[in-house]
Amino acid sequence: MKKQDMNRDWIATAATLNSALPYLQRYDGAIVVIKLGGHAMGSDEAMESFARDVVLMRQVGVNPVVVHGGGPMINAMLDKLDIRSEFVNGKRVTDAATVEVVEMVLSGIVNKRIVQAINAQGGTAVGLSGKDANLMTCEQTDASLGYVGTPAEMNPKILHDLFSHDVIPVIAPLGAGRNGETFNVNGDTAAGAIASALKADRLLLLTDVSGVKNAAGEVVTELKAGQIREMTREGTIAGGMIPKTETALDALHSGVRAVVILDGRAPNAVLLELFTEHGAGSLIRP
Ligand code: X2W
Repeated sequence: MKKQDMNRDWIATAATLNSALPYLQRYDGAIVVIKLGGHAMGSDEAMESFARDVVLMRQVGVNPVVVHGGGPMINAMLDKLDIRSEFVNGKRVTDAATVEVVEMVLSGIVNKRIVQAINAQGGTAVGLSGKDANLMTCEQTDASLGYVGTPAEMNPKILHDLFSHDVIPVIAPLGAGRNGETFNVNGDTAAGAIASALKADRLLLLTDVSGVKNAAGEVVTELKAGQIREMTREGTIAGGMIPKTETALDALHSGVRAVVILDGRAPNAVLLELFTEHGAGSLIRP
């Protein structure tokens, strides 16, 4: 690179930092819940970049909470163990053998991969599931789904304690039942329940699509809850987007200020959304 071009690069970087000031001020002390779906967890490089974004958020005074999924990783392990698995309305039918695998994979492999990636970037992450400190007590969603749980009682005190010590919580979507059961919770549902319990400023749902699309197939950058309901009635919002928009509507109803559905595979997706005018994905407000 020529010296002159290099200078231009640094000048652009400085200008970017300068223009981020109002956003840094806006999010100082804010609680931002980030759902990282299994499909948005790519290569080690992508994980490193995600972890760096989260550590940067914490560094500038945001309180980030990571809630993760890991559906594809559960599938891979169930395959290895020759356990068959099927989904009904986006939820895995979970018998006693399956829930053991779900807990091993989510609380073990996936949770620790994220914790390790954040700590490698200089953050302090602690991994937990909904079982820890009674964070998320569940009830059975439907007898036909087995050990699939719906969050029934939230106790987010542990998260506030962790914030006050600059710790970044990384949460696997499992919860305890009142009779000693382990419940498998859909990752989006868990993230919504945690964001609601915290009355979070933002819930970011990181997935593998660029946002909510209109009938012409274009991503809509800003929507009101009413528009989501209308687009769902018309069938414009369908399939795998429905659990996400339902989570968004529930979270907004419970006091989360705004929900963003965005592509977690895009580089620095989280920073782009929070700290630039451009934003990313679809921002949904009440
Ligand atoms: C999910 C939990 C993981 C998850 C499952 O067993 O796959 C239920 O379906 P993604 O990567 O976010 O899809 N639980 C009840 O939600 O992972």
